[in-house]
Amino acid sequence: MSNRTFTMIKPDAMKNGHAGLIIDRIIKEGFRIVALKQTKLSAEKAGEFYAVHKARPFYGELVAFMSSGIIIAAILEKDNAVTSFRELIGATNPAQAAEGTIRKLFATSLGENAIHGSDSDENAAIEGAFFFSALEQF
Ligand code: FUP
Repeated sequence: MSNRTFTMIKPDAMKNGHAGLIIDRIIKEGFRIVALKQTKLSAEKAGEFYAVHKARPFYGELVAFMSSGIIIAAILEKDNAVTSFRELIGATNPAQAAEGTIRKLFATSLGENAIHGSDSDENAAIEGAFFFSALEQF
């Protein structure tokens, strides 16, 4: 089991001014920041990142939303990082997210749900490498 996961603070949370609180929470939960950057995805890059969802009805909206504003991307380290981080962010739909989770606290809707967390060790590695070179990871 890998000890790394990948996250993005999404455009809704950035625009709503939640980035600082979210990063503070992540650190307080014991995740170490391996890499972190503020950036903006082009529609093409957002489409590539979410290519697994290409056939889904929400793909167009998802790509438009994820390329609509600035994001923060980060690689995080903790024992059992992927599972532990998925617990911290909560269910995809904030209406179903547990109390105290980041999505419950900060997400707007199913489509605009504040934060991303990798769903497997394999995807964590792929997604981290999508944003960060080896030289940017400490
Ligand atoms: P998650 O792993 O929790 O980020 O969720 P998914 O990989 O299933 O979905 C990726 C993103 O697509 C979600 F964060 C929000 C968006 N989405 C929708 O807009 N509608 C849906 O029905 C499912 C996902």
